[in-house]
Order: sequence, then C-alpha cells, then structure tokens
Amino acid sequence: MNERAGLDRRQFLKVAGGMVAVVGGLAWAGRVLEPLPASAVPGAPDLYLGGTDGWMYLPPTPAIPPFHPDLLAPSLLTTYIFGFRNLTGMDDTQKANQKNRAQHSAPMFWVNQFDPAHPVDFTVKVTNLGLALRPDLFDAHTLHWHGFRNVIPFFDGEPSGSVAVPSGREFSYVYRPREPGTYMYHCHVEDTEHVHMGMTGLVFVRPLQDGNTSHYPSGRYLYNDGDGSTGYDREFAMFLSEVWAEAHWADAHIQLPEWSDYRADFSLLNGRVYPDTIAPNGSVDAFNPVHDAGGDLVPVPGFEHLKYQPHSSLVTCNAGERVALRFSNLGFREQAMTVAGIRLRVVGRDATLMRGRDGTDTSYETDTLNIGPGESYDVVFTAPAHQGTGDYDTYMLYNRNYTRSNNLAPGGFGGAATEIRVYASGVTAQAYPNDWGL
Ligand SMILES: [Cu+2]
Repeated sequence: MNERAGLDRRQFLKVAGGMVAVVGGLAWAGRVLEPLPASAVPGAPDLYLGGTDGWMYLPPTPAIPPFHPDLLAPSLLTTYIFGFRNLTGMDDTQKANQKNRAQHSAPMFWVNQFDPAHPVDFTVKVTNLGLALRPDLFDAHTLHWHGFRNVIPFFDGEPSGSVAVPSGREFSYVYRPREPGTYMYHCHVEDTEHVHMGMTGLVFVRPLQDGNTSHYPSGRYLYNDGDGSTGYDREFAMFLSEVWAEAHWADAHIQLPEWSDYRADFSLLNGRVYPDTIAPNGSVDAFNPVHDAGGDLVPVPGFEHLKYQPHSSLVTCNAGERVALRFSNLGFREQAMTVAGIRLRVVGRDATLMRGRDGTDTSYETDTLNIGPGESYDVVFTAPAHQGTGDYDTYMLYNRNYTRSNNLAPGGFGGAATEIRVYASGVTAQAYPNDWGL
C-alpha cells in the first residue's frame, strides 16, 4: 500500500490503463495535470476477491418443484449461486481451489475515509475463477462500488464504461473513499443476473473523526458529525437480498429465466433466513480471513449447512449501549425493516449525514425503515434497560411484510428477520463488525 502513497489519479491511469500522459505544463490546469513518472507497481492488495459460482442453503421445505431444492445441489445445500469469496493471503493453489465455492452475501468489508494528510489508497484485486457448472457462459466479472461518488470511470466496474475481468485474469481496483457511510458493491456484468445470483455485498467507509474520543467515549462514529450524534459502542451491518428460486435453478440447468417474471421466493438478511440469521458468524472479518488448508471456508460446528453463508445478523449488546445498524438493500424490491420496542434514529441515508446545508439536524426517529433497492440507511439506537429474568431480553428486527419475514413457510418467522439481544452486562468489545462479543 504505502509505496503507492504518492501516486495521483493520472498515474493510476498510466499504470493501469497504459494511457499516454497529457502534455505537461498546462498553466490553466495547475499541478494536477502535470505528468509524473509511473514507477510504482501495485504490491499486495488490501483485499483480494474471487468471482465464481457455488451453492448455498435455504430451507428445503416447503419445496418449490422443480426449482427448489435444486436436485443438482451438493449435500446440505439447495441453491445455485454466483458470488465472491475473500482470497486475501491465499497462495495460487488455494485461490484456484475456490472455484465453485462462492458465498452469499459477498464478503462484507470496510475502509477508512481517505485522509489527504496521510494519503493511502485502498486496493481490491479481483480475479475471475470461472463458473464450474456453466463453463459455456465464460462471463466476465467486475467490482462496482454502488453509490461511490469519487470513483473515476476506469475503476467503476460498469463494464461498458471501464474494464471487466475475464476468466483466469485479475484486475486491481483503486479507491480514495472521501464520503463516509454505508454502501453496497456488486458485479456489474449482466448485472440483473449476477447481482441476483449473489455477487453482491455490503461495504462501508469509516469517518476521519474515528478515534477522536472528545465527542463520544468509544471514539467510533458513523459520520464526521462534530458532536458525537453518530457515536456508537457496537456496529452491525444488515445486507438485504432476495432469491427467486426459478432463476437460480435456471442458471444451474442451462435455462434462461425471464427476468420480467421476477418473483422472489426468499427474502434474506446477510444471505440467510431466520432462524439461521441468528446462527454464529463464520469467517467475516475481511482483513483476518480464516480458511482451511485448501482455502475453503470452515463451517461453524452444528451449522455445516451455512458454510457458504458466513454472515450472522444477530445483534448483541449491553443495556444502555449505543448500537449502530447499517442497512443496504440490493434485492429488487423495497423492504420495510422494523423493530418492536426500540426507537431507531436515522442518522444517515445513502452515505449522507442527515444534516441540512445550514447544519439543521434532519435525523429522525422511527420504528420502520423503508429501504428501496440500491439504498442504504444508517441508524443508531440506545439499548433499553435489561428487564427480563433471563440473561438477555429479545427484540425482533424483521421485515414487516409478512410474506417476506416468513417467506410463506408455515410456522412463523422464516425470512428476513433476526433478533436484538440486550444483556444486563457481559458483552465484550467487538473484534470486527457483527462480532457478538460473547
Ligand atoms: Cu459477475
């Protein structure tokens, strides 16, 4: 990373695109257009993602014949997906082994806001491992950081305006995130299909104000608020996605889904449905990934069916703590997420602090977030006092559309639903976002 700290945007263009530098010394342009020698070669990326296909688990009953469960699925799994895997730190053999081992949702990651005083760029290298079940498709993949406002087209990931990564190749995306907040990312090749098949996940940017304890004791914030109003003690990210069983089956069986017939069967939270949403985290610390000797994900004992769905959605906290929830939605329908018994304060939308041009506080309290496709919300709540006789009080966080909180499975909640557990005490500091601290 640091060896590229001095490069500017134009150098990246020269390095990555082989573009010819413009003639220097243009008085009107100032220093920004002065050509500089392109000497740096990208070293190890901050993150290394691989795009491929694979299989995930959704409750096999009630069945949706012939689409769900898919008869081609390996043991314990039900649903064909495309997706990303975190290959950071793997050797070439381990990376290659991850073909047909995609996960859903894609690895959640986070970056620090670009600091002009200490300029360090963030790089994500993306490789395309190919589709094991559909070698006929030979689709490229890209990384599109949705809503990212400072990207130059070259690193945007929209394939007709930049570059895409064919099977067997790799490409480094370079970012200078200047706008803190919650975003999402996805592959932008055949994007209706690749997004829906699972090549999508959550990304967020930590503000420069982080570490300053004068506004809030933890020194952790959602935004550069200047007053601690977005300060929090714990953070949990919630990524909303959907599965239309017929489309997933069609990709596995060399059929062509008709996307205008879109009809999602499953609403998901962090790639799982309740009660799997409250099962433990697998390897979700993007910068300390855990894998077995071959590079494969390691399932949590007792939850082997969730091997390729590592992200838990359980919220754990101590009474009185401030908890940040980051939501983003890359399903194709608006979702209404609600919490019974806890007020949510919306402090950010679409990676923008809720504050007017003149500084007016435009944050608001609600119990329901209406989140459209491609939108993100940042909310903070204060955990209520512990009231019950058990170790923790449970509050439901769920999609208030009944058909999406249970996915039309009998027996109550089965869809985009999770729990907030408020303990009297004893929940320890988080090691990474969505860490339970238990
Ligand atoms: Cu793709």
